[in-house]
Amino acid sequence: MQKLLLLGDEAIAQGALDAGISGVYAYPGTPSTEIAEYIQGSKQTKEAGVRSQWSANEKTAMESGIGMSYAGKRALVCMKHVGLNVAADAFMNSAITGVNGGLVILSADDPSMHSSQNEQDSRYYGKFAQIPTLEPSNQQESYDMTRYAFELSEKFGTPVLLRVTTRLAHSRAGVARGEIKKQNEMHLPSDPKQFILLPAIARKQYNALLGKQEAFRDDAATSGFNQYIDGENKSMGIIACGLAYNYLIENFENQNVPYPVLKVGQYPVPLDMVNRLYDSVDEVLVLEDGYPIIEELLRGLLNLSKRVKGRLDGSVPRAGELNPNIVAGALGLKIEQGFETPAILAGRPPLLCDGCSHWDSFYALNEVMEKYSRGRVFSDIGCYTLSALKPLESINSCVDMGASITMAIGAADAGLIPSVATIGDSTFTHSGITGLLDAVNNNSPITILILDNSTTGMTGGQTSSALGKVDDIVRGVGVAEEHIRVIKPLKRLHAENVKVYKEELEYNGVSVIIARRECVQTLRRRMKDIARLKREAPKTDA
Ligand SMILES: Cc1ncc(C[n+]2csc(CCOP(=O)(O)OP(=O)(O)O)c2C)c(N)n1
Ligand code: SF4
Repeated sequence: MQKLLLLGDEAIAQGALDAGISGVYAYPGTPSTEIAEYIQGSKQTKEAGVRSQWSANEKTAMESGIGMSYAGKRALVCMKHVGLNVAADAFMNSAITGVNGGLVILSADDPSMHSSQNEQDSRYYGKFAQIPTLEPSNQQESYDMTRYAFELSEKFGTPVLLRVTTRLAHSRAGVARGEIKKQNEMHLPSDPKQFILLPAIARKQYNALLGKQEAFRDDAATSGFNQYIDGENKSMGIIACGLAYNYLIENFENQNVPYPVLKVGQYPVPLDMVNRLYDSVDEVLVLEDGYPIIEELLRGLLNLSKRVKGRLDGSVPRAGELNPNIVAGALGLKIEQGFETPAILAGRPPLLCDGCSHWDSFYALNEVMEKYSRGRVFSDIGCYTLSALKPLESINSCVDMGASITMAIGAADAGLIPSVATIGDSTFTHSGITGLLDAVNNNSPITILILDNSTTGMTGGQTSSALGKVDDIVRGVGVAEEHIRVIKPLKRLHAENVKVYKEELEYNGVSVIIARRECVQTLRRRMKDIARLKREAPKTDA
C-alpha cells in the first residue's frame, strides 16, 4: 500500500480521488484552498478526466455538486466555513432532495480566526441540515473519512458534511492509501421527482430524511469513527471531538489516557456511548475545537446533574482554537513551556506586498476622500482589506464577500452621499454583480472601485472567474458607458487617476472605476514559468 506525506487538506483530496469522484467544485478560502489545488495538480485527475476548475462562489459550487450527484456521479464540494453561509440555501435543500451519486461537502473551519471574519462551527450546519457529519482527528482519518463519506452518502442517499479545522488542514503526516475506486457510470435518479422540491414532494422527502435519523445514529455507533476507550480512573470521563482527541493523547506518555474517553469523529453522536461514559464517571470534560455543541447538549437547559466541564464553565477558554497546552490546563496537568519566541519573530501586522497595485489605488482614493467627511468607504474581502491598517487607513467596513456595494447603497439611501465601494475582481464575480444590479436599478449615488488585479490574490493567486470579463459584466449590468472608467494604478499616473476619482465621485449616480494592474506575485510566477518553458523548449537550428 502506498504511503504519502500529506497535509490534512491533501489527504482529503487524495481520499476523494481514490473514492472515484468525477468532479470537485470549490471556491478558494483558507484553510480549504489546498484541497481543490491538489486535485487540480494531480496526474490522477488528468488521467481520469476529473472536472476541477474553480467555481464563481460557494453556492454555484454546491449547486454544481448537486447536479453531478443527480447524474449519478460522485462530487466533492469544498469551501471555508463562511463559504457554507453562502452555499447554505442549496446545502440545506440538498438534505431534502437527498442524492443520487455520492455528494460530500467539505467545510474547513478556522477557530481563532487566523484568516477569517468569524470562527463559526460547521458542525451546527450538519445538525441543522440533519445529515451525517464526519470530523477527522488526524491526516489518516482525513483520507479514510473522505472515502467513507462517499460510501455513506450513497448508502443512505444523503449528502455528507466533512468538517476540518485549520491546524489539521495545514499540517502533514503519513497517509496510507487504499484501492482506487472507478468512477460511477452516469445514471439518473430512480424517482424522477426526487429533486423537485414542490411542497407536496418536499414534505414527503423531509419525512424521509427524518426517517433516516435512526440509521445515521446506528452508523455512527458502528462505523468505528466513534470509539469508547475505557480507562481506570473514573473520577473524570472525557469526550474529545476531532482534532481535540489528538491534543488529548499528546498529553500522556505512550498516549495512555487514564480516564475513560469517548473519541468522537462522526455525528449524530451515538447516545448509547455518551450514556455509558456519563454513567461511569464523576464528571465529564468536553474538548471541542469550536463551539461547545456537545457540552451544551450534555448540560441541557438547566444544568441540574453532574458536573460538565468545558468552554462554558471556563475549564477551556470560551473562544479560540484548542492546543495541547490548553487541553493540559483543562486536565490539571503541568503545562510544558516551549522556547521563548526570538524577538525577530515578533508579531507584525500584515501589509500589502511591495509594488502591489492596491497601494496606488488607495493613495489616490485617500487624496480624493480628503474633501469629504470620513466614514464613507465600504470595502470587501481581499488583499485590499489591508488598506484598513496603517499607513493607508482608507476603508470603513469589511463584513462579508460582496457587502461593499450593497452597504454603499444602504448608506447612500440613508444620506451618506457619495458612498464608495471597493471590491476585488474575484469578489466582484463571487457576489458583487447582484449588488451592482441593485445599484443600477436604484440609480444609487455611489462610486464602485473594482480592484482588478486579474487574480484571487488573498488566497494565493487562483484564477479569478472575472478574468478578462469585468468591463463587459459592468456594461451588461447596465452602468452607463461614460461612467465606466478604466485606470492603471501606478505612481506615475497618480494625478491622472485622482482626476478620474474626483469626476466620478461628483457624479450623482452609479459609476464604476476599474483599477487594472496584475498582482505582482502572480506576475512574478508567470514570468518564472515563461522563462522555464523557454529554457526547456527543444533547441532548433535556425
Ligand atoms: C464566503 C467567503 N469565501 C471565501 C473567502 C476567502 N477569501 C477572502 S478574500 C477572497 C478573494 C480575494 O480576491 P479578490 O477579491 O480578487 O481580491 P485580491 O485578494 O486579489 O486583492 C477570498 C476567496 C471568504 N473570506 N469568504
Ligand atoms: S498577493 Fe498580490 S494582491 Fe495581494 S498584496 Fe501581494 S501583490 Fe497585492
